[in-house]
Amino acid sequence: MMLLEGKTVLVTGASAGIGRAAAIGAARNGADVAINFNSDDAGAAACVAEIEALGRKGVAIKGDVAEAETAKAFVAQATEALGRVDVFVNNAGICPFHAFLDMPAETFERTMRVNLHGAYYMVQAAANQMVAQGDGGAIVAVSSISALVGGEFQTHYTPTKAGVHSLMQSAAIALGRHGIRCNSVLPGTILTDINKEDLADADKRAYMEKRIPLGRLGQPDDLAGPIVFLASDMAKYVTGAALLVDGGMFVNLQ
Ligand code: NAD
Ligand code: RM4
Repeated sequence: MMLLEGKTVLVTGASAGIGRAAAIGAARNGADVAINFNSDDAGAAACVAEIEALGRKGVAIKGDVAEAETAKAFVAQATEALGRVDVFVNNAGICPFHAFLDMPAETFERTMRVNLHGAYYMVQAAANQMVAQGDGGAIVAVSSISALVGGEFQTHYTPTKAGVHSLMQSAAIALGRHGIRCNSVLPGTILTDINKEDLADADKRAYMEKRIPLGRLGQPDDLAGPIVFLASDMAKYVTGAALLVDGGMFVNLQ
């Protein structure tokens, strides 16, 4: 079954990792897809090529989500290319692992700007387009298990992920009257560029693996189904919800 047949889907940070998997998952389910990317031209082109190989329209639009203007430009250009916005997936994010006591102010502020300010402006721009269209829509934000639990080297990052989760809850209230649903996915530990260096530490990797009842770290494609589901009419009465996609890591106390 094609869950997003005839829909248009926008995804931020989709030149790699979870964003790319979400974009391709949407195309596989019948959607035309516009992706935002920051700097990886080859990755963005490869993602678009894969969308087109699935018989769907694909377009890549460059821009740094930390800049407020990027959001309006992305939504405007995507709408011009694809006609409308049915689904918006806020995914772009960074996590430059660093200790707390000597966290450089620039690292803290950049992480806030990309992950939280970027999400805010993007979701606002997409919502405005959906409201103007007048027939609802779906927003899915990629938050994290780290919205719920801490990380010693993520003191700048976990508040942004809690913020994105909270943004979806408040936006669900603000946009419900427009028929726009807002939900988040909370991935556990997924093997992507964001944690390549961190998980190069064999002890850390083994520790993380041991915490996961399903017995393996996640792959980007593990997020595609949950994101497509929340974006689709299968989830038509789901809003303000958060879906852990972590192989059971969160519940594994003992
Ligand atoms: P990734 O590094 O592969 O992907 C991050 C994407 O965001 C890349 O495409 C990157 O180019 C893009 N990006 C970064 N800064 C940007 C900017 N300023 N403007 C536009 N795009 C930008 O890592 P990923 O794991 O796929 O991360 C995607 C999202 O998933 C992030 O929000 C991250 O917090 C979240 N997440 C990841 C994990 C994990 O374990 N990998 C777990 C939970 C949540
Ligand atoms: C996630 C979670 C993962 C980590 C990535 C960077 O939110 O904390 O364990 O590897 O972020």
